[in-house]
Amino acid sequence: MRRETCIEHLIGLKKPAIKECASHFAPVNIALVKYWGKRDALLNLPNTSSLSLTLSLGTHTKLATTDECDKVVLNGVTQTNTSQMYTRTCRFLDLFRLPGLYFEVDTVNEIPTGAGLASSASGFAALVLCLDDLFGWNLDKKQLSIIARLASGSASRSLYRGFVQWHKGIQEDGMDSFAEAINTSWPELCMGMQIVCSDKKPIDSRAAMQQTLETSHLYQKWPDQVACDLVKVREALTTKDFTLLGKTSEHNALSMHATMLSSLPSVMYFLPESCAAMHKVWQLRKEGLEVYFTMDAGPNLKILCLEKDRATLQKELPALEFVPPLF
Ligand code: 2P0
Repeated sequence: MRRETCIEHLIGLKKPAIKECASHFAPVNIALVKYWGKRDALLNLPNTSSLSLTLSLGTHTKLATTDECDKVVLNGVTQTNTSQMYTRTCRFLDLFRLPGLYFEVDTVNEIPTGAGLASSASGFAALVLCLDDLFGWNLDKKQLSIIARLASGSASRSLYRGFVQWHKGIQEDGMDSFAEAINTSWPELCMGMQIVCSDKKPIDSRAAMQQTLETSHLYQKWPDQVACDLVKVREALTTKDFTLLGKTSEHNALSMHATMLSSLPSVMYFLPESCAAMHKVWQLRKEGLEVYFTMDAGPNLKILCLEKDRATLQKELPALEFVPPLF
C-alpha cells in the first residue's frame, strides 16, 4: 500500500478549495507508553499501540501556496534543499501537490528541535492542520491523525489534548491506525523537562528504531510488555493511581532504551548528565518524594510528579522546567 493510496482514500472525492495561506498550532506530546518499531516503514504503522500526554508547548506553522519553488523556514532560518527537515517536509507535501503548486512553510518551535522533545510530532501535526484548512477538506480528527501518521508516527497523537492513545491497528492500509483522546483529565499531574543537552541527537529516532527492530534480540519481548503497560497505565488513569502511572511509565521508557542498547551497533541516547538525573530521581524516591521519569530519543528527562510535590521537587532540581499538560 502506497502513501498516495491512503491519501486518495481520505480526500480523493473532495474538490480542493485552495486558500492562499493557513496558520495553526499543535502541541507536543510525551509518550508514557512508547512507540518504538514499525510493521510498515512507509506508512509508519507501529508494532504496538502507544499512549501519551499532550503538553502546552508546541509548534506554530504557517503554510502558504506559491508558484515558485518550495521554501521551508524553521525558527527563522531558511532550510537548504539538502537538509533533512526540507526533504522530509517536501516529500510529505508531495502527497498533496497539484500541478504547478508549491508551498512555503514557516514553522516556529517553542521547544528545542531534534533533542528528543517531540518537535517533529507537533511540527507535522501543525502542518496537517494547515493543509486541512488550506484545501478546505474539513476532515475529522481521526482522519487528520491518519494523515499526520504518514508524516511522522508520533504526530498522530499531537492532534489531541490530554491523554491520547494511538491504536496500532491491524489493517494493511493503516486506516485503523489512528490516535484518539482518552476521556479523562488529571489536573494535579505535573511534567517537567530536565534538559541536559539541546544539541541535535546523534542518530534520529527513525533510523534508531529500524536498527533496533533489525538487530536487537530483546526487541522480541517489547510488544508483549507494551500490551501489559498499556493496561496498567489505562487503569492508573481511571483510578488516578500516580504510583502505578509513574512506575509503569519509567519502566516502559527504560525497557525501550534497553532494546536500543542491545541493538548492533548499540544506540545510546543517555549522556552522563542523563544518568546523574536518573540517580537523583531514584534517590528522591528513596527519601519519600514520589517522582518518576521518562525519556525519549534524546538525553533529556521528562519528570512526573503531583502538584503537591512540585515546589519541593523544584528545589531539589533547580533546572527543572515545568510545562503544564494541555487538558
Ligand atoms: C514516542 N518516539 O512514542 C517514541 C518514543 C521516540 C521515543 O515517536 O519514524 O519521530 O517519524 O514515525 O514519530 C519518535 O519517533 O518516528 C517517537 P517516525 P517519530 O514518542
